[in-house]
Amino acid sequence: MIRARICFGKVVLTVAAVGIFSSISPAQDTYKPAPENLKARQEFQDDKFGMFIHWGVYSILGDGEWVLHNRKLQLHDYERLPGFFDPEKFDAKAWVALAKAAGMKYITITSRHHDGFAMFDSKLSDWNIVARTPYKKDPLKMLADEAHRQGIKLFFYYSQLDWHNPDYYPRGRTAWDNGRPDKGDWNAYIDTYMNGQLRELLTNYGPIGGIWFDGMWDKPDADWHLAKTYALIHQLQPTALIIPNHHQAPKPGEDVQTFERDLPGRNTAGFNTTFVTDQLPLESCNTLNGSWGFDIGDDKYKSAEEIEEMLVRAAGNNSNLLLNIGPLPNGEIQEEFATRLRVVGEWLSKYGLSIYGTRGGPIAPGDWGVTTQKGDTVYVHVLNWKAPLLALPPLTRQVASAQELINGTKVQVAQSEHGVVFPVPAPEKGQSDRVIVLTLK
Ligand code: JFZ
Repeated sequence: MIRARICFGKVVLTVAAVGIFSSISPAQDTYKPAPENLKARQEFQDDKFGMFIHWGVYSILGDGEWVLHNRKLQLHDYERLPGFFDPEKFDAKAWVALAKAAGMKYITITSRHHDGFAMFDSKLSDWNIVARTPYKKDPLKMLADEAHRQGIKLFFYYSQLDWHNPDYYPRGRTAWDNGRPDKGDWNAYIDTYMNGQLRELLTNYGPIGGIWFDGMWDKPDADWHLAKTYALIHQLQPTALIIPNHHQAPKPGEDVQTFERDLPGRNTAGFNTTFVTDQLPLESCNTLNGSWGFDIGDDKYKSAEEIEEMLVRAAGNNSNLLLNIGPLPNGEIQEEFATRLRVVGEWLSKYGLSIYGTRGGPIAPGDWGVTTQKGDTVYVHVLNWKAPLLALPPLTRQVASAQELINGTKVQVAQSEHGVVFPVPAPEKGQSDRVIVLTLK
């Protein structure tokens, strides 16, 4: 590890000295993912369902993770928050167990959000949970250890946008007068501070699933030194996937394309790109209620059936679903989240084989539903269809047999050059998905 570090340091030094970045840098424009990275991408796609967690000192105010910005707070006021952030009910074991009970295969947690406050033990500054809070402990370390014990992958969300560090300068779209000096060293911010913290996250927490970047949209035209940052990550942990939430087409060195509050290719949220790569795994993130960080007034909880449908539609669009919860400042996950997640988990214990390990199926997704596929098996997920017969476009392969997933009842399929027609059982009350399993010849 140390050798790799020195090695990397040398390369970077050479680059700086010669200044011809593309020819000799550890650049990612010629990025050839390591074999273990490609394997990690496959596993990521197989996993399909992850838990997104937004948790920080902002949780205390119960007004979302953007509260510093939205209320135009002064830093000297916001800086009081860590002094009474003491999540004595935080239980890494319970969090991981809940994710597992929900059928989730990975967790992506905010290591720091836009307030720049590190929820981990960072030596790069004292703006972190161990140095500034009465809690004094590193919850990410506990979570990482527990995730490894319980066999679930842990990813770190990391905000490149920083409302606290003066070196995040010049400021971007979210600049406001919060008491920062009007000068700062951008290169130091990226190369020393951010990459220093990333090195900590990739060194001190065992094998991690990857880094989920957010905030580049704040300064779309800035030089984020991506090649250097991405190379650092891939060098420290080749299996760690880089998942950037920049709402643009993937850039060299990135391993997953992610979509915020939308399925791939859709832009109902107003900030996503409709471009969808066919080269990388896809991930769609969304909220269980309407918020990322804890919002005390947000009761718009999605039902278990709505979450199941979101997951099925994601899978049919060849994508993962990363579903967010915002834990309470005391470290508890509120019952409204937990009960729904457990219902989804029970549902997955029956329907999971039509989701995990699959890829988007041979028939284009539609309002009626989606298909997923694993080898010679196609799962037809009927989500919104009232009539007793469903007619789908033609398949290029012959169907050998068909059955209802839930009870094995045989289904008669009529196949012609015009399409595939078969009866679907009437939906039961509260049922999100009816799955017909087609076995191809
Ligand atoms: C970003 C974060 O700002 C948010 O707090 C949360 O972490 C989410 C997962 O990711 O959300 C954004 C980012 C950019 C825009 C909107 C939401 N934008 O550019 O309009």
